Amino acid sequence: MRVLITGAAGVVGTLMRSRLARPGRTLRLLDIAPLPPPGPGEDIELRQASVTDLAALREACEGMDAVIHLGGLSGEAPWERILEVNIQGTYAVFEAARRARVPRVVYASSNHAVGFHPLDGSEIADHLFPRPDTFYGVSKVAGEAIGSLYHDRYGLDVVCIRIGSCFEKPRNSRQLATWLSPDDCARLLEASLTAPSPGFRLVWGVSANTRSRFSLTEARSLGYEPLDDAEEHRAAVEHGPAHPLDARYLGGEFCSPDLDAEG
Ligand code: 15L
Repeated sequence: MRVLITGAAGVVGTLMRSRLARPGRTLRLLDIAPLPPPGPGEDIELRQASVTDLAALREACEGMDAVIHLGGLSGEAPWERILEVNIQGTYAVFEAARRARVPRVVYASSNHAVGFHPLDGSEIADHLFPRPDTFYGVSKVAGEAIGSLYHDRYGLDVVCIRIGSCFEKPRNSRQLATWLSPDDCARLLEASLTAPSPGFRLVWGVSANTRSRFSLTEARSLGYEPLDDAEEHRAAVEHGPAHPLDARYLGGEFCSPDLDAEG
């Protein structure tokens, strides 16, 4: 199996590099930033390019069995930047995959696609209607829509993962609910790469957190079985500062008007 990973130098990409390596699997890593060269025994190819460069992406997609699209801006930014890097960039990734006949794309969406969903203690369903909390969230909704189009129009298998918070460890009390541990992230990506003919899927990407209200029905139907629980890290974050919006909206701090990137 040969897999292209965009945004491979980013937070999630870096955490996934060793976790997605397998005997018999080539990982082709792409990022605009330089990537560490392959270590001994690592079956890794490197590409330095922007996700907005369709020609470079088309070349990078050549011979791949799947693309994991992690690339782009990972938080709020001025509209023009979001449009160029996240929306145009995600179009370019899907279009390059189509042109190179790559059959499957796994897309890193985000909880911020539905960040203004109010929290009332009930289960947070799969397939929540878009309710972005930022321009960044809008770009994630757009990416999901592009994935849906490329499935329906061109037959690509597309798995969109609305990731909670994927870091080495939870960083604040909100993330005790939203954390996706790196190992669980790798499990979910593995399931997304290997589930037979998934079609178009939209799943939550979170761990088996005691405080999570996220439905994992859709993710589990792909074969994902989370093993980690943020609660193990509670002592480190519980007494840290919490944002007042964390209890009110799914997207927490991203719902604050202070994040208006236009100023
Ligand atoms: C995201 O989508 C961001 O990329 C990440 O940096 C975190 O802010 C995460 O969401 C989160 O909600 O914790």
